[in-house]
Amino acid sequence: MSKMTMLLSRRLRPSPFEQRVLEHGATEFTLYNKMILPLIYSSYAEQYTHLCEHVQIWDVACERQVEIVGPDALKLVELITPREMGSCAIGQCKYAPLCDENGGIINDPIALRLAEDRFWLSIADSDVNLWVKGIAYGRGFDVKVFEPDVSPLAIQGPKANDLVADVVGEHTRDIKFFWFTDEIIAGTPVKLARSGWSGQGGFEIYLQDSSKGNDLWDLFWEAGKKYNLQPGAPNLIERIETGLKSYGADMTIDSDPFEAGFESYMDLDKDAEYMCREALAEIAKTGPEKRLVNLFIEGEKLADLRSDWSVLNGSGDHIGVVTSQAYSPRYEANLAFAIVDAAHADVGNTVKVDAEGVVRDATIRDARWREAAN
Ligand code: THG
Repeated sequence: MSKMTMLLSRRLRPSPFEQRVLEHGATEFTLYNKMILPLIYSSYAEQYTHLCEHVQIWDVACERQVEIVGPDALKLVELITPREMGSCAIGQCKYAPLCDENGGIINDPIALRLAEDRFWLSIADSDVNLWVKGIAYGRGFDVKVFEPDVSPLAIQGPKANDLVADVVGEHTRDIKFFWFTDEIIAGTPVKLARSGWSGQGGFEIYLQDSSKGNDLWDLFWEAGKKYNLQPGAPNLIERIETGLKSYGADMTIDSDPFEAGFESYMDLDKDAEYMCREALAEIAKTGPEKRLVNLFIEGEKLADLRSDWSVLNGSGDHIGVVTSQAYSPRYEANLAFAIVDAAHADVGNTVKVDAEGVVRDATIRDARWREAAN
């Protein structure tokens, strides 16, 4: 089968780390916020094993920032998310789903508070800048909304603490999860956050000058040799094991935050005005019609997921779709996320998955994938 390739043009804005990524031999890419996200250097399986044992450097410049700054910044951020943001301290991050007036999920960014009146939304793959600019204009808010020259570089894996301590200083060991500090690294000012799209621990460095991409990469590359640093990327296998949901695949504007399981990232009783208040209150009364669940699929490794796979009940009725899927070496099973009718979504339920003609037994599991006893 022939592979797709893509021609790069000026519309596909370059990452400041692109040159190093290509020199290291990245072979497969996806499109994310109209930028190239490099995914594969060897294979998902090899990168998974390495990520769980060592430390990786990831070009995640495509996680763009939407900056909101000005006297009405907090009011605007509150308006677009059901999460309470007033208590977010300067130097703190909060995972804050954005919802429209129907409760539909617009995006699931990490919000960073840079000052009383200044936030970054570190966005997943949808057009948040235009959405927020439109709301600011329509409401006559006194704010500026724009995409600054900021590009995250992630350092992920169990050896990330040692590597970052070597490069930036021992004080970085004390940075708490979802907090950040201001640092000068490779001679350029950055935000250094303990965060990242894996369960293996690590940091994200928000580079604020795209001309310094090579310098920043090279500094970590040299210091990382003793830790077996490799280039990597958000890893399909690891992120499913860890339970990280991907906007566009596992949830879309047709999902609401109850369906997505975002209860702990909502403060429905917050004082501030927010546009999805009525819609979410309505959904809360009955519960969502569908739920995003963990599916443990028995048997050998399945093919990669491209089009929807059906989830069926015991009678063969269609009750949902698989949204992400990978074979997990750790659990020796195919793990998946699926959106299924709420009536069939309880943990322990057995279902079937039709993987383009290959039908397998599957069980709905909780976030641990296996019972605690195992
Ligand atoms: N880092 C940065 N920006 C991002 C992502 C990132 N933007 C796009 C996308 N990823 C946003 N989505 C998520 C989803 C989950 C998490 C981070 C970003 C995450 N969740 C933790 C968890 O589920 O264990 C905990 C969140 C919490 O409890 O507050 O880290 O990766 N810069």
